[in-house]
Amino acid sequence: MTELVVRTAGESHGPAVVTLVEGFPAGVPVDPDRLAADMARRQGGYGRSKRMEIEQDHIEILAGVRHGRTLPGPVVLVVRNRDSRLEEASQVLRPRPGHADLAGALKYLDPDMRNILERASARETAGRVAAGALAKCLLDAFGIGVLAYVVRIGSAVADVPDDVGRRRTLRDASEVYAADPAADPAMKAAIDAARDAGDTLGGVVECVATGVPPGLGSHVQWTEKLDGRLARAVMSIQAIKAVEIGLGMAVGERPGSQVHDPIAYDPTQRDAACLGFVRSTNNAGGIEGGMTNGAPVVVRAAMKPIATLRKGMPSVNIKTKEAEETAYERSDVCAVPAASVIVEAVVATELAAALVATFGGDTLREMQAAYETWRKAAQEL
Ligand code: EPS
Repeated sequence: MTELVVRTAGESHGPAVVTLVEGFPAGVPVDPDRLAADMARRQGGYGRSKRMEIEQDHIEILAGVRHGRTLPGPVVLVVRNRDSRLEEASQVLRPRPGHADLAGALKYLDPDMRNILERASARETAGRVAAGALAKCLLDAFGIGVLAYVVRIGSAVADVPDDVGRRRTLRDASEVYAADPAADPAMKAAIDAARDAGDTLGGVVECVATGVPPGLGSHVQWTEKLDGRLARAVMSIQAIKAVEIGLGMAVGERPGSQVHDPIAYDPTQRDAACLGFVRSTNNAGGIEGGMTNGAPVVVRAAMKPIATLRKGMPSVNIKTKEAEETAYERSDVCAVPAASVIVEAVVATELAAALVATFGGDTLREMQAAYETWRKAAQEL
């Protein structure tokens, strides 16, 4: 069985971040502008560090694409680091609370935490966004759209409009990638206040996928449950500490009648993703029994504040065991806007993987044929 798998390699200050995508169907049109747009958006957002003024993230396609379409072979995407100085980079002996430093040093028996942080760094997410941008080229062919936006930074909260198209327009116009222009000033002020205090700030991101057909994922085996796979993918993003699907944690606060989404049939929606089976609410976040149910897939993620603080944090020199403050060179004050781009990318990748698992073939044409056959049969149930 074909399985779509994404792997990344590369250190934050090494020569490049490299992404290997295996199991991607052949014949998918690859739009370089779309790849470039996602890479630029990941670098932007209010609150980023000086590093983002150095980098000019550009995807080079090293393998797997010819004449603007994917080939049968693996796709290799490369993002070169301009701030490439791995060999010269200084030792790090004071672990930052909240970063991988201490756990990695103890695991790898290496007091120089430079050897840990270089790979733990969120620079790696450039590779995941590259893969997500490729995945979106496949999702496009099935009318599936994925959009993520910021809903909270510190105590500043956005009020998101119902219309998903409007959310995209507002998100694209926002410096903090929120879908609520009224929230921008408060979010920027919160970031400014954290910067002035030498501190950092986290927040919450929401991602919605529309046009998703029912039946992606599976109830049959725990490893194939799509909510589990989405949770793993999103939780694995650097600094993410919580993931919710649909109503999320709040399902524990309400009775069943106020959690489960009533089912009705509307023949005018027969050609929509839901095949006519409409819901008045979407507390399930578009997933029931580990499978998509035809409603939009809704995932939320909470990001902790960046672990590198200008004002420092109490720590210990790993060699002397003396108490010392953490060191500071430069860092993002808030990377929640960038995290929204990364959540969007990994959700797109997981949905593309689920599409391949369900309708998989060697080529896009075969996938589309299988999809149409299934769809027609489902409409005739
Ligand atoms: C990061 C630290 C910073 C961020 C980096 C993630 O890098 P540096 O140590 O070079 O200042 O800029 O993010 C990126 C480089 C990126 O492309 O997102 C970290 O410690 O995780």
